[in-house]
Amino acid sequence: MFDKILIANRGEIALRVIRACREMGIQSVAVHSTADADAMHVRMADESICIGPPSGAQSYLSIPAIISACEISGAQAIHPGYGFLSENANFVQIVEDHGITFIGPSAEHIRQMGDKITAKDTAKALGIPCVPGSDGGVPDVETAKKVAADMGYPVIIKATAGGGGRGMKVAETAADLVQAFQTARSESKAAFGNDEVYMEKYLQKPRHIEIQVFGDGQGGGVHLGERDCSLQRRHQKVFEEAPGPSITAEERARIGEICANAIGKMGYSGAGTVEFLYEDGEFYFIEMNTRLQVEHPVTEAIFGQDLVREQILVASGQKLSFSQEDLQINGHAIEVRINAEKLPNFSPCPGKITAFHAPGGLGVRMDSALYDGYSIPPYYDSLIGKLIVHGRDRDEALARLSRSLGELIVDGVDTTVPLFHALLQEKDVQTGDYNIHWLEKWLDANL
Ligand code: MV4
Repeated sequence: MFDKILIANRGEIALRVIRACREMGIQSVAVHSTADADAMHVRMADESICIGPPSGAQSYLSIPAIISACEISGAQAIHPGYGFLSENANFVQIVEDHGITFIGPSAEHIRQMGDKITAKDTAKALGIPCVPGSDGGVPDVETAKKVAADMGYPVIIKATAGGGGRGMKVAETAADLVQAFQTARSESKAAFGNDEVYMEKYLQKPRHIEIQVFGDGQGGGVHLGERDCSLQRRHQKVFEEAPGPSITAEERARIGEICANAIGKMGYSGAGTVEFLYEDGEFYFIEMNTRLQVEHPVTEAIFGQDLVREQILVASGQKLSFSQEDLQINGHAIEVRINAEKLPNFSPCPGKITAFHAPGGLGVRMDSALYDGYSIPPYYDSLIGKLIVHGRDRDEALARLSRSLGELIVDGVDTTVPLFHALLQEKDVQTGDYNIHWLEKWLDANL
């Protein structure tokens, strides 16, 4: 086992990793920008190193600065958290070339899933059900017309180098196709420096269901069920829950086993998430994320497992501490993302926290790097906390969410808390009857 780990991240996820390290008797090294000298992750870690000026590009994204910090501190491994360098195959390669362990999958697996056509080909070959679509890239409008005519409208055009919704265009009918195709291409080129696109049948009202998987890197794989993350605004999740309100035990076992087997066959190591669209009882693979996700705590809550601890165990060459048979779902969990943003436009709202009180009590977990008197810097993501509630069933989790949101105090900046109070009054939220378009429609009508 490692005796020292460097955390190449900030905010609540850096704290999350430091906590796992401490419970495992591992020393933690925080890195920080000059803007984060007073940040909680710097205070909580055993050591800290300043790696550059405020901008992410010159600090948390600077590969030389992070490798240097690792060598200076003598850390044997790097945990990347989420975002920043967590899915950068080039970074992973450099880390390994320096004799440092990357806590996550191999550069090769990250690369394979980063290219969305390769990811889909891999998924298909491993028996994972995919959205019907083009066979690989679509080089020109003529080909696009043929593909669309064959599968029928509506269709969606996606960037091969994309993911997370960027460079995506829908064509409702043949009349929209040329425009949609050209726009998808030029947006892909601008965003990713790569204009290759592919096409799929457009699903009109799916849910976003993602399966949490873990590979042991030795051919073994397990799944930890699904999360329903359908409530999103502009491809940013705001409310996530596990288990999915629409997913039966039979469906979970079936898709879970398919994903766990696939992960094993790939020789995948560590945490991963297989993303699906789910409509009319069918799962359709769209992408795979090769990192620990923001919403992992809802899975931790219902399975009673520490996913960061497992990542560290697997990265150090140990076995997973659980087998599939050990994993049983207990109750229901919901996470809401608390952002320093001003409604109704969700405009970022950095500034000084004049009062902070985290909720507590049975079934309540607040992951946040805030403290009284902290100044939220304007340079990074607006996520300032995640409130995760766990109950014996969904209704209990909802009641606990309402109760704990009422206890939370964040003064000095605007936050997304009022949104959650309002959402909890909605019948569709109360019953779990929503899809990927529900929140945007609700926001249009209510904010
Ligand atoms: C789709 C789709 C409908 N049909 N693919 C958006 C982000 C990226 N991960 C995939 N996305 C979508 N792919 C097909 N074939 C609709 C979306 C989509 C979406 C997916 C998940 C959560 C929210 C979404 C919001 C709009 C569109």
